[in-house]
Amino acid sequence: MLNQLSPDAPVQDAGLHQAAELDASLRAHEAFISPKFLYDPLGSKLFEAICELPEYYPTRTEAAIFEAHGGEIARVAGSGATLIDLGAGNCAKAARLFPLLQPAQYVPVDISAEFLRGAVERLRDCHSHIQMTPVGMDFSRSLDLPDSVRAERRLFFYPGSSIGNFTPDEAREFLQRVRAACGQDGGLLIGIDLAKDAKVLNAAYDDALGVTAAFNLNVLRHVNRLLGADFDVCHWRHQGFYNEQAGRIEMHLEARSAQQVTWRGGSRLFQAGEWIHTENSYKYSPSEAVGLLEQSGFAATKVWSDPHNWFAVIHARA
Ligand code: AVJ
Repeated sequence: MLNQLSPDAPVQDAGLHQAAELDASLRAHEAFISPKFLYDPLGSKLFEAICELPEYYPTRTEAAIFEAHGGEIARVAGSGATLIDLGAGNCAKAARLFPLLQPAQYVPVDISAEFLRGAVERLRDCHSHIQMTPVGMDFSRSLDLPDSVRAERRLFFYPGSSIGNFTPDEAREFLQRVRAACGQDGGLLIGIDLAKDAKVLNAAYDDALGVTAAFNLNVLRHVNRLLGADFDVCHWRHQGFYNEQAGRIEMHLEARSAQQVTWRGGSRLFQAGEWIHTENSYKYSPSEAVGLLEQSGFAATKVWSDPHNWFAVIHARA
């Protein structure tokens, strides 16, 4: 459900779905909270801080790939596009590519609508020639964009390995929808994190300062607001580690003690040591990443990587 606020404001998703979704996931045999709920205004700021951590290599490594290969990436992706930025956050990654990609229209999409609004306001001043169309919505549910988003030359931008939050099956399903939304002459520019040494991965998702722990725990405060729940953050502990078997980082919240948690329409007793699963972050080999795109119907792909092969930027033509 889209609800246009005003021409300047992001389009806002209705909150009812979210409450129902959270209620169901907290009742599940193995309780979970979708990682999209990590991104309230504070969560988005904590994620920005994560990107600055020495242990968190993805942001830096992806930026270095764009730095080293930006010219070629822009030639392959083409200029003058309708740039649709999925999970835009502070819009910084796309904004750095504006000089190279020269989009005609910029469409940042993010579930954290409030945070997005502020980011776009700052961006408008320095890029008055680019039409800015911020959209606040949960793009994992639907890619139905407002009519004000041009259909021609759509270039979807999905950086940072956010695709890793989906299971491979979900990722294919999602990428199929992106491809369908591309239109004829469109494409996708995506960043995908690559499988690597477990030590590097574990440090990146359980950093020394505890910023990732704060990011993970903050989801409980967000759920408290969305669902009228009474989670006590002090009673939970961050778990973040690489599950080599499954090829993914997992984040969980572990109950430090037995506790009853109550929310609008529900309640649950969590045992001491019980986990709430909050995130998966899948890691792929370059060929698996290309396979994912091809299985989703994308045509020609081109891959750029860093000298360590830690991260891949891929352009895929629709
Ligand atoms: C935004 C999903 C790409 O998986 O690396 C960072 C989120 N979680 N630290 C990732 C995240 C913990 C991030 N993505």
